[in-house]
Amino acid sequence: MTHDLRVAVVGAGMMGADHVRRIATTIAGATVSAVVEPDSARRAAALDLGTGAVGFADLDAALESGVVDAVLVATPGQFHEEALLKVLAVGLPVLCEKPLTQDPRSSWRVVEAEMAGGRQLIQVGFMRRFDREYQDLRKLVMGGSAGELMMLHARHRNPSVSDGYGQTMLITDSVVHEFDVVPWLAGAVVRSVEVKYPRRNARTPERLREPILVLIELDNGVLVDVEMNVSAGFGYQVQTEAVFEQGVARIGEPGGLQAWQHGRFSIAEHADYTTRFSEAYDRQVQAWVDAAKAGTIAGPSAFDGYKVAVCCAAGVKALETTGPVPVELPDVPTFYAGRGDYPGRRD
Ligand code: ISE
Repeated sequence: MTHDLRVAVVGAGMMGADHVRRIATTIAGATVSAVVEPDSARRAAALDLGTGAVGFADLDAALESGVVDAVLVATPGQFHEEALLKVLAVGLPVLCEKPLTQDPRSSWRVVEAEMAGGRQLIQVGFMRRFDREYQDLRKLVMGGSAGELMMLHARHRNPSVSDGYGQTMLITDSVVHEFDVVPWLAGAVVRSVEVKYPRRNARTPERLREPILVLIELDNGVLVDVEMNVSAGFGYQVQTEAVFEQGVARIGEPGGLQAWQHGRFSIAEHADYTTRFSEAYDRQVQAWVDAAKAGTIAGPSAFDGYKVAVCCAAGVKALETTGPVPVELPDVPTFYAGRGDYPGRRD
């Protein structure tokens, strides 16, 4: 393809609007040609970002318009399956914000539809894989210079959550990221998930029981603990400490300006994920655009999205279960075999 990739952004909420702005200002070789959003005020606000895009109230009209080469789905997760099936039916490349869909059955339907079309068209927006520090940590794991990886201690802290955030979203909206990135980091697959509850935070909204401690066991013996804490108050933190046989590595420590003032030392912390992962989002969308133009994908596949959906289902069960909940994954379909992104374990 010699011209810019003409992208339809579907959903103009927080992430959709962020991607419209990103494609318009930061991404090379792509333009936003369509904004699909049923809410007219949101649609108008996204169109106002100055992209020259056409507004549509529904995806069918956008796909029939002839102005779309690729689709970025940024609607809430419950609408992903329908959108993905429509885009697959017309054979366009698609970047789908996480999760692929909200449960294993619908994710599998999407995988089957992609396989039936004979081409990998779906990339799932697990942006942590595009964060430089995560990539460096993965290189350290795969390179083996610190010996074998034994444990990961992950901290996933949000200052607060909106009123619509319910208990299962601790897993399906938040820990969902660890279910993608941890196997990718460790070159392994998830074997079981367990949830434990520490003392409750008085700041936690009535309807939630958190923080939670999630224990993820991988099939290579690596054990991962994730502190999932959505009432942390002070800021947004996503950190990991990796414990190797011959050393320790950390990512996600606060960076940037260090200030000494009034007898104190301070470093600013992020307020939310749009700044913490802003470079990762940029790199993810650029890689997707370049790959789409070359007729391929450059990140987590639909099958990766399906595996995460299976882990989330186990995680949701673990919220109400004492002890580990097993995770059972099918063999990798031939269609996806060898196309995975796990050196040392090509699934
Ligand atoms: C949100 O939807 C995200 O995807 C963020 O990365 C995560 O940190 C947050 O917990 C989710 O609610």
